[in-house]
Amino acid sequence: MKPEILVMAASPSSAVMAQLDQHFDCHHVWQIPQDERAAFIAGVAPTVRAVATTGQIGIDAALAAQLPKLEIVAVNGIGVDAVDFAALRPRGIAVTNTPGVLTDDVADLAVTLLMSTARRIPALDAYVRAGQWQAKVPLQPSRTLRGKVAGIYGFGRIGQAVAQRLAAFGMDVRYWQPNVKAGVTVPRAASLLALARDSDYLVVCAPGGDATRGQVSADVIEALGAQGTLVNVARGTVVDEAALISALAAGRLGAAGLDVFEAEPVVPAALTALPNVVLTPHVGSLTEETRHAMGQLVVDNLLAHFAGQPLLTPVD
Ligand code: 8YV
Repeated sequence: MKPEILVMAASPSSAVMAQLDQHFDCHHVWQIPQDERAAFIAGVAPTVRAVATTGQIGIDAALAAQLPKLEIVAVNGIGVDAVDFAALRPRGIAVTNTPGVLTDDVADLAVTLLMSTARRIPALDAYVRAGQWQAKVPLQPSRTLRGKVAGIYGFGRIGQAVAQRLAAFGMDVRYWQPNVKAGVTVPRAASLLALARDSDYLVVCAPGGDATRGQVSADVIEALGAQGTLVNVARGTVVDEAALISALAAGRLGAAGLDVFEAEPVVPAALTALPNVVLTPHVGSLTEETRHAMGQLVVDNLLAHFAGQPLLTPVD
């Protein structure tokens, strides 16, 4: 008999979905209308041995409590802030995620957002489409990246990949995170506040969760300042979104490029109304290749678990 698993979301990779169906008895929650999901899960819960979930959905204590036979949670993402470890650890339930395979695409998006805000790409696109070029509507120059300071908050794989890219654009790169990163040449600021104060661009690459909640506070945003730009490809919870919106609206912060938000998929109207922001819908890892690689890691971790083999990418 194949192990029964709950699949919370579909992968865009049909090969990944085919492997899940081949190796496991899948209960595809994502196929069920929202208002019928609770009943669907309750119906299959007693025999479910694994949950395949995403970085955003994770697994909460209530769902874990419903699954008496749960052995493993495989997260299709690097962020595990939506996983309730306190509910899983005492039961010895394993957790895996997908580090490494999404680093480059997420870093690429961070740089794309930084450049789109710096060079005001959405506004210029609208300008051309609206015929303002022919109408000779005057354009203001934007500012060069060369010599500007990019501060990176969170210097794990993604932060370092962003640093590498921005250095290639002639930017002066620094970072801050609570612990010193061994073996890197990029200087570490004294604090997040100091990093923001000394940066033209602050790029958030820190993990979500309680330790980082609201760390990009009103003070940090003010320190970045009227000429500063905030880029966030990590988690919306790391930034005080209300403070961000009021600073952008009042001109106390120059601009923002955001892929993540506090209460996704809800994006406050006060944010979408602002001209000095570039917004994307949490798509850092959303390329065919990366989503396939992430999904493959989910499959391979589940296969390893049920074969009694070591997990490929366990979360400690
Ligand atoms: C995904 C993410 O959007 O890796 C993460 O933590 O947030 C993203 O890569 C998500 O997990 C979808 O599967």
